[in-house]
Amino acid sequence: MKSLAVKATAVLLAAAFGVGTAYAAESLQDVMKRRGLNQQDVLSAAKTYTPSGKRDEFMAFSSGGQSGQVIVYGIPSMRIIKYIGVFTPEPWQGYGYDEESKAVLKGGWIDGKEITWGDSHHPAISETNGQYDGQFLFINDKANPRIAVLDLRDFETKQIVANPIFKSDHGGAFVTPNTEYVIETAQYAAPLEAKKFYPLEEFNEKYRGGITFWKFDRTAGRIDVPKSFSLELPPYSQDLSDAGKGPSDGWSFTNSFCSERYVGGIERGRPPFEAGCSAKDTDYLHVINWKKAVELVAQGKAKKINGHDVLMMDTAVKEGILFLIPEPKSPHGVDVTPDGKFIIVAGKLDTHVSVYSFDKIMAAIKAGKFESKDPYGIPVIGMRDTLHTQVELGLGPLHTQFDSKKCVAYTSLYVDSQVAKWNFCDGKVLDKISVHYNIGHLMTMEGDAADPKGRYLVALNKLSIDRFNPVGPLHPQNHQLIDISNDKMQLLYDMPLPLGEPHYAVAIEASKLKPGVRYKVGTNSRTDKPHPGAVRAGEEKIESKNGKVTVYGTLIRSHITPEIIEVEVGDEVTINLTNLERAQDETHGFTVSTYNVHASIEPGKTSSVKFKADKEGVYPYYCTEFCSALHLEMQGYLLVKPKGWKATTKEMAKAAYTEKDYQATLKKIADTQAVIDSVVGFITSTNYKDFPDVVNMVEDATDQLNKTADAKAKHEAAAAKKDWEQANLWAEQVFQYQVKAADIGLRAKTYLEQNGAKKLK
Ligand code: CUK
Ligand code: CUA
Repeated sequence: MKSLAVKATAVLLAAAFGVGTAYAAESLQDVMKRRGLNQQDVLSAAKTYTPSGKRDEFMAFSSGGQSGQVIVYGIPSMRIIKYIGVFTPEPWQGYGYDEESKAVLKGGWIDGKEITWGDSHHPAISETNGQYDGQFLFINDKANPRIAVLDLRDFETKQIVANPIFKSDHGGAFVTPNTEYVIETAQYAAPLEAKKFYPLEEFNEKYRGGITFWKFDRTAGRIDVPKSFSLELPPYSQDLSDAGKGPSDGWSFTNSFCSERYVGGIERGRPPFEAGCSAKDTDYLHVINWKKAVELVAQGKAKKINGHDVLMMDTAVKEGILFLIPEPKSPHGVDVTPDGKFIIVAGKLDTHVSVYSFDKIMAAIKAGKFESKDPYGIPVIGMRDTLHTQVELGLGPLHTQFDSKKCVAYTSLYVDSQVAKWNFCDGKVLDKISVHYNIGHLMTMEGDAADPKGRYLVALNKLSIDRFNPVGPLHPQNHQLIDISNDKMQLLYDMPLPLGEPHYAVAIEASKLKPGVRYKVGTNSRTDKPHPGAVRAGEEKIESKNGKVTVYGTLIRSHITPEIIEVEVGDEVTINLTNLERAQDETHGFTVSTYNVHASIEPGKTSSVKFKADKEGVYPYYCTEFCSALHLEMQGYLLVKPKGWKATTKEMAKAAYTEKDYQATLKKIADTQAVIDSVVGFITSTNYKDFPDVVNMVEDATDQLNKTADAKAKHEAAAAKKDWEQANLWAEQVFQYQVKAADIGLRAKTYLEQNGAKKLK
């Protein structure tokens, strides 16, 4: 202790007198000069820098693109906080390597085939009255039409549902204002019947698009597949969707491209897709009365396709729930304004955004005022009859988000590599800012909800070219943070995103998220139900019958129970493990050498791994998280014995401990106890009971200390018999419990010191 204090003093003195460390006395001006920063840079730094221990105001959930994952980061710090395995196995979280998560991934198998990747595009946060409620997150897989449900209590993927009639999907996930339904639209038209072939010559007759309304059961926290349904749509390459809100609640809107129904065929001497799909001046905005569609399905007006309810186009037309409106040239995206009064569509090959009025759309429908019918008999409402305004923004307008300020919107300009700020009420352009390069989506805080929060905008740029240190031909994406709280937008920060190509992201006020820190002991986190393989301390067991070995084990610093698992070659082995910790962040991992299994077992969780022990031999298993000082010792052996193997050696190898060793261990125990007593003295002299986290830590430390009694009785009994090996080892175990208690105690002490605990008198 003394030598440490002397060292610290020497360092402080050196710093004060500028000895040894050149930068010790650097001023802000010095740093600016050395790093080439101007005033604007320093202002940006002040707006984004988040000191140690401080948290972000907003949490962003970004699609992970081709990684099939979700990326969570904080705003304004742009610090990545978590990757969440969704459509793709994720080893850290054991996702795809333990039985519980394998069951979730299996929900996303298509035609009986395992699919281990996804092209995730659009996350959506669950809403109540059109406002983000922070409970659930949904995201789509464009390549293999699927939707995943994540619970934001533990940031885990709970369910993946495969679309029963589509071959791709793009317009998902979007939620209705009370998350009654999760919307998913097809992109590339194909026959709806499973495994059905029709030649491209029959494209117009047999290929179809569609929109699926997945019923969300909020209490269960899962999509209710039997109560979900779809609407058959023309083969127009439906793109994105959005649900109406406020006055337009009950309706949904989907844009499309390639309504030319062009089918390509360079190899047959025809012009390519890109030419044929952009020949017309307009495509179609689809307008759907989904609330009425729900009633029609309830009345039995849907047809079953692949066992799934589908409202056919002729029914939709007859019942008056489906309409089309021309929209300018190859649009990308459709966004309903926060007040629910307008629908904004941007044409990629047009310099304008078009603002449609929901009132005008309704008036035209009510008056039966249609300009034509499409080839499938769907009424087409005239564009001029429904437009509120069109605004010229620039080249390649794509996606739109909203500000907390009334009527203010932001639209990404892909070709111009800019963000345009404009007013959708009076049709005026307010400001523009350049980004690097080729922006796709953009995101403002809660910017697609009924009550956007403004403040920040993130540009999700496709290219990063010269922004970061080069890492070879494959570049990261670039998420650029822009301050939108003033009239002029200001670029603050570039964040490389090195995990696939994120398309869309959503950001929510951090205070709305209320994730838990532990599970109820014995929970299967993927079903939220008690795990049948869970046991409490002291109930651990191994069952073996008919070639099946089932382990019911537990994990707590720093041991795995059981420590030896014996099986015969060919046995099917299931290892259930419950993490008995109550302390926060005390995760244990579990793997068995060369059997390709892994689980991440957070406090309270029960996970299981399963494999066929098809190789004779000795396979260490261990905890994969550095959970405690004796983490490396958190280990065990799986012994895969040959069939009919008989033991010949009787005893385990012994170490030669002496009475002197035992006495030395007792001394170590006494010294450690003195440290613990001083920490306990500090904690109990404060108002620690006002800090729930500390109360938890104290309980945990007390638990550890309570275990010493049993080990103490054992070492004393062994010592009485002069069995110095057993005496010393059980005394060491007492020390281990002390170390764990002291570790937590010191953590609690630091917490109290840093969080302003008061001394009690
Ligand atoms: S999409 Cu990629 S930039 Cu899938 Cu929403 Cu527009
Ligand atoms: Cu538990 Cu390392």
